[in-house]
Formats: sequence, C-alpha cells, structure tokens
Amino acid sequence: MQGPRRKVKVMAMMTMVFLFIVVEVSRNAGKGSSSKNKSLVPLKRFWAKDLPSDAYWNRQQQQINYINNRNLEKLNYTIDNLPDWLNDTVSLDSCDPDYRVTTQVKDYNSLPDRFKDFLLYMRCRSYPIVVDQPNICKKQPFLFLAIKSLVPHFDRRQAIRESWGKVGRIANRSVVTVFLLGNAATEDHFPDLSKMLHHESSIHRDILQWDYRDTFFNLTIKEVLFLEWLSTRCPGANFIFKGDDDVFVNTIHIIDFLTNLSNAKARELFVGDVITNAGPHRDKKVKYFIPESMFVGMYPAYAGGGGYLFSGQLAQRLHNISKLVPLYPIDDVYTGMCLMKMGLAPEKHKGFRTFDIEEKYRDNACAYKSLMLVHPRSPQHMIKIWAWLNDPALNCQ
Ligand SMILES: *[C@@H]1O[C@H](CO)[C@@H](O)[C@H](O)[C@H]1NC(C)=O
Ligand SMILES: *[C@@H]1O[C@H](CO)[C@@H](O)[C@H](O)[C@H]1NC(C)=O
Ligand SMILES: *[C@@H]1O[C@H](CO)[C@@H](O)[C@H](O)[C@H]1NC(C)=O
Ligand SMILES: *[C@@H]1O[C@H](CO)[C@@H](O)[C@H](O)[C@H]1NC(C)=O
Ligand SMILES: *[C@@H]1O[C@H](CO)[C@@H](O)[C@H](O)[C@H]1NC(C)=O
Ligand SMILES: *[C@@H]1O[C@H](CO)[C@@H](O)[C@H](O)[C@H]1NC(C)=O
Ligand SMILES: CC(=O)N[C@H]1CO[C@H](CO)[C@@H](O)[C@@H]1O
Repeated sequence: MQGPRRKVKVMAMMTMVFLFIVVEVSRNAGKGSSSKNKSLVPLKRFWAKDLPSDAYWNRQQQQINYINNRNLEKLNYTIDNLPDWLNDTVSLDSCDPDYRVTTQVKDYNSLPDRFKDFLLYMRCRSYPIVVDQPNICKKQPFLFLAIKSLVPHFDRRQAIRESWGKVGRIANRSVVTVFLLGNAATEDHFPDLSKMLHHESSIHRDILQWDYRDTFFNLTIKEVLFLEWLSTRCPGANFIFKGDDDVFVNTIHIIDFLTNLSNAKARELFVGDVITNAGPHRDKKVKYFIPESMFVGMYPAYAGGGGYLFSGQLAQRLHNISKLVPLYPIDDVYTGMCLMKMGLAPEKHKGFRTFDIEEKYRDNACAYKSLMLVHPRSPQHMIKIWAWLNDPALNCQ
C-alpha cells in the first residue's frame, strides 16, 4: 500500500508545483509591465480573439478599449509605432471632417447622405453653445426636465410650459425645465426663425441651443452636449427626465414615484420603456436602418428615447463613460451602450407608454393618473390631460 500512496503524494506535489507556476506566470503577465516577460503574453491568441472588426463603429470601440485599457504595452506598441487601425484613435475629438472614412467604410460611396454626414463628423463632440441658461440651477432642483425639441416647435414648447413642464413646484418639489435645440440651418431649408426663437428665449429663459444641424442622426450629439452641460451647470439636480416634445408626462406621478424610492435605489435609477433583444434594422427603407459596414451585433437593453428618468449621480457617470463610447447615430441605443459599458442596464417601468395606451382609454382622465408618460400627444391634448389631473374633483375610485 506504501507504493501507490507515495505515487499519489508525488503526483499531488507535482500538480501543486505546476499550479504554482501557472499562477505565477499569469500573475506576472497580469502585471503587464513593459519590459519583463513580454513573451508570456499570448500575442497570437489575443489577436485571433480580437481581430479588428470590419464594421466601422465596432472597430472604433475596439480602438478606444485598447487605448483605454493600456493594452498597448502588452501588444508591444507604443504611441509612436501604432498600426494604422489603432493610430486613428489618437485624434479622438476632432471636428474637422474625417475623410479617412471614405475608404475605411467599405460601401461609403453608396450610403445615403445622412450616413456620410454622420461618419465624417463622428469624432466631433464639441459644438459652441449659442443660447445658454447658466443660472437656471441656482437652487438645485429635485426634478430637471430636459426636452428634446426643434426650433420650429414653438407650440409644443408652450404647451409643455403650460402643463406638465410647469416650472416651480409640483407636488411640493422643485422642478426646472429646459428645451434642447440645435440650429435650424438654412442648408436644411428651414425658414429663418432666429428672431422668434430669440424672443421666446428672452421671455421664458428655458432654451439651450448649440450650433449643429438638428437632424435625427445628430440626436446623439444632443445627448452628449446635454450631459456635458448638466455636469457643469446643474450637477446638483436629484433626478433628470429626458424626453421628446410630443409626449405627455405625468410629472405629479413621477415625483410621487421618486419620493418613494430608497436611497440605494435612487442612486442608480434609470427607468423607462426598455427594449431588449433588439438589433440594427437592415431594411434600407426603415428610419432606423444601419448598414453592416457600420455596426454588427445586438443592441444592449435601452430605454426608448421618447422619455426616461434617471438620477443626477448616474448622469455624471454617463457623462464620464460617454467619452469612451464612439457616437452612434441612434441616441437612445447610444445611451444603452453607455449604460452597458458601466455594467448597468435600464429598468423597465410599465408606466412609460411610448407606444400609447388603448384607444378606448385615451379620453379617460383616470387612465393617466398612474402613468408616467404617454406618447404621442398633441399640444392641445397635453393641456387637456394636465387640467384633468389637476382637477380636485377628479375621482378615480
Ligand atoms: C517589441 O518591439 C520592439 C521594437 O519594435 C522589438 O525590437 C521587439 O523584438 C518586440 N518584442 C516582442 C516580444 O515582440
Ligand atoms: C499616426 O497618426 C499621426 C497623425 O494622424 C501621424 O502623424 C503618424 O505618423 C501616425 N503614426 C504611425 C505610426 O502611423
Ligand atoms: C414641502 O416640502 C418642504 C421641504 O421640501 C417641507 O418642509 C414641507 O413640509 C412640504 N409641505 C407639504 C405641504 O408637504
Ligand atoms: C451633425 O451636425 C454637424 C454640425 O452641424 C454637421 O456637420 C453634420 O452634417 C450633422 N450630421 C448629420 C448626420 O446630420
Ligand atoms: C408611494 O408610496 C405610497 C405609500 O406607500 C403609495 O400609496 C403610492 O402608491 C406610492 N406611489 C408610487 C408612485 O409608487
Ligand atoms: C467623472 O470624471 C471626473 C474627471 O475624471 C472625476 O473627477 C469624477 O469623479 C467622475 N465622476 C463620476 C461620477 O464618476
Ligand atoms: C521567460 C522569461 O523571460 N522569464 C523571466 C520572467 O521574469 C522573471 C523576473 O521578473 C525572470 O526571473 C524570468 O527569467
């Protein structure tokens, strides 16, 4: 019985020694120091796993990941000897048109103009602010409403001011509202509305406007510019609602919901009408079409851009992480990508009805009482529903 037992003992020791070596080796490799044991990094496998993607957005994300994770050293690159596909990243925030995309995106020349425009300026995230409200958050608001609008939508903005976006106190909580605008460029055949906008802004002081073309694919610009603005002008807001100007928001119910939250829950709050298991549309006729040369893969869970609600603390983190996620032409998907990069996912709340409620309930005041958001609603409807909800005689038992 001695023999076999000793054999087992020896084998056990050999296994331990082997494990020790493996652990030591991987520890050394993990240190990633530039001069030692470079050959221990499995370059081949690393490359095979992470070959640069053919899709432009995916490749941009890979580049940012490499640079950010300081994996350059492991790959035996320094900033001076980068291969072409990594070197692109060196000028991450550049606002000159990036003509390299014309060759780097396989089918660039056959893409619709909106893709060409997007790709040329995909690296640009800083546009000048032309109308600002630097003091709007002097007293930190409980709820900050940021509404994506377009210059010509005067009536929608006014209806929101007179209803659910009323500034001041709602349900005994302070509310501040702003409208997010780009420009209405003559190149996009807008009439010149600048004087009217100026007038509106001087009366209400709730317009934020940046100088970029306000197109569907530039809504992501609106998102990153807003997060940047918020982090400097309104870092103390407790909660932020961001949504479209054609939704009805039950601000009273939202405040009730927010007041009920535990502190832990409030800190990481991100709720809306969450869409999961979606991916890019490949049908050219759809508004949301994305070519394969641009993006491959599934979308992360994301909250529909009609409107979602999140905490001020999360807004700061989103602002930080957004710098590490290349712009994507669909703004709500982009925000989902940023959340995923932080290891978070938006939470679905059934009160966010971006696909509306059943038609038979649309004129029923009580149907709105426990909803957070309904889409779409006209300016007249917003005012009507708001009056219903604020009627002391409303009885929904
Ligand atoms: C790392 O790069 C240097 C200079 O480019 C080269 O001399 C060296 O052999 C490389 N080392 C490895 C392990 O590939
Ligand atoms: C990287 O890009 C910069 C500017 O785009 C260029 O000057 C430089 O030569 C490139 N480096 C390499 C190694 O290609
Ligand atoms: C309103 O809120 C303030 C503090 O935010 C509180 O002191 C006050 O009691 C509240 N009033 C009512 C009627 O709840
Ligand atoms: C976004 O705005 C910039 C700046 O106005 C413009 O150059 C670009 O063409 C716009 N992109 C799209 C897709 O409209
Ligand atoms: C908030 O809490 C109160 C009391 O527990 C409850 O009656 C109400 O339904 C809650 N409101 C929301 C929006 O969750
Ligand atoms: C965001 O980044 C800035 C600068 O790097 C840092 O000071 C701040 O703490 C970060 N905020 C959050 C919420 O991570
Ligand atoms: C293979 C190799 O180069 N191994 C070296 C790894 O680094 C340690 C010290 O950090 C050396 O002792 C090894 O010889």
